[in-house]
Amino acid sequence: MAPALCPGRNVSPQPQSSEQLAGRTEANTKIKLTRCGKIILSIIMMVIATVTLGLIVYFVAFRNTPFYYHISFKTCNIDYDNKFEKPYSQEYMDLNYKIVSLINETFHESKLRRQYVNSHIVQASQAKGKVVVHAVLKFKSCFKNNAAKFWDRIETILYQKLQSKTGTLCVDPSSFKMSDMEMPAAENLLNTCCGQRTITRSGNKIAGGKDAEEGEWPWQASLQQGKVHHCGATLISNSWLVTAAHCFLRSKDPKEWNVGFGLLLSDQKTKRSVKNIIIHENYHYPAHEHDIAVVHLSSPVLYTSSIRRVCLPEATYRFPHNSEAVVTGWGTLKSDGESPNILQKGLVKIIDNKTCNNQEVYGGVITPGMLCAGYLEGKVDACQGDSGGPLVSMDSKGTWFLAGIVSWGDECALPNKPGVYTRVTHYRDWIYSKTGL
Ligand code: 4AZ
Repeated sequence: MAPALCPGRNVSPQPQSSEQLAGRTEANTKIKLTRCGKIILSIIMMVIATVTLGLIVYFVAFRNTPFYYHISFKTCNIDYDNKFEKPYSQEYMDLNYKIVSLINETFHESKLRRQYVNSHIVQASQAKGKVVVHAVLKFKSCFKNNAAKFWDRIETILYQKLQSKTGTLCVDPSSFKMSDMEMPAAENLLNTCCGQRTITRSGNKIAGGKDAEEGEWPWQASLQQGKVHHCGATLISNSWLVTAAHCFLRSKDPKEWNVGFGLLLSDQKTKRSVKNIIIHENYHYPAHEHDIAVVHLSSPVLYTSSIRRVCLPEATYRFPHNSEAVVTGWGTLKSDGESPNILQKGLVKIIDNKTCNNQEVYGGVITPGMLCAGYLEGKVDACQGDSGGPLVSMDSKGTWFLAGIVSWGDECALPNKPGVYTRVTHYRDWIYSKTGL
């Protein structure tokens, strides 16, 4: 007992008889004890609450601190070939798969399995005819105050692995190097792959659509005349976008245009001015044919988990009839309706040109450079302000490809009047001829 902490000690007692005093003293002591216990209990509870709060703050603030490292090492059994200079060559992809699997396996089997996030090959250079691999590794940890210790643990784990079992891959451990990387440069490299996204939400949700989420459609851009959203556009590299030619009917002057990235039109933190606009030479308004243009940004964007590029399909690829695709944009929610601030997504189905050319649908005006998507019963469709934006389709490996560019349609979501898109495969070679992509 700690009487000094007990309440009532400073309250003046009323005078009493000696028996009363004898009987009461015991009772008083009990009351004092109970009160004292309560105080002690509240103090213990306060200490526990403070410690818990401190731990929560510590974990929220520091647990998820990302750390990025650049590593490189020389292989001893992979001969250098200039195919490794092309990040999408089969040779480069195979190498990436081999190395990333090795790094994943290394850390998943280690004490850092919960801190390891991912890795990506960023370059393959050469030394004495053999491939030198350069990779970026990402970790999340609460080691903020002890980054040096964290570094040592990663370096030791990797070095030990490279010295021992590396499967079919032969590595020269003495060539191993490791250095720190800053977040923007590292995230730019980790997010360079086309058609990937961090978040994987399904579902329908433009006219008849739903609100999108941050990072869900990272290739979507807003093409703005001055600061006002006018059309959608799709990121196909860090400095090129593809959009519709008819978006530039009012002005073809690059100085009048800006491009914004981000879920909310009112809060687009990444913006770029436009260096050049290339409109298809055979586009002649009011005809809808060849409704395609490419836009060159004044400076490249850095890729992040919310800004990424879509993959372009090969010219020979056919998106199957009735397969699912998603159209996204900040266009009106119905014909002549209101425009949303948050990006909208709409799940639609690809409709073959023969069906789309039926008398009751578009009666023969759909050309091979166009692609229809939506529903013959109406429901979900692109609308005013979605023009120029993407219609994307996911392949069996989870990679998203650009199937169409929002082009035209008879109003929005009307029965027998699906959305009409510029068919990207038809213009694949034109895109390459203008951008080199
Ligand atoms: C437009 O005016 C527009 N329902 C875009 C798409 C469609 C209709 C109009 C397709 O930008």
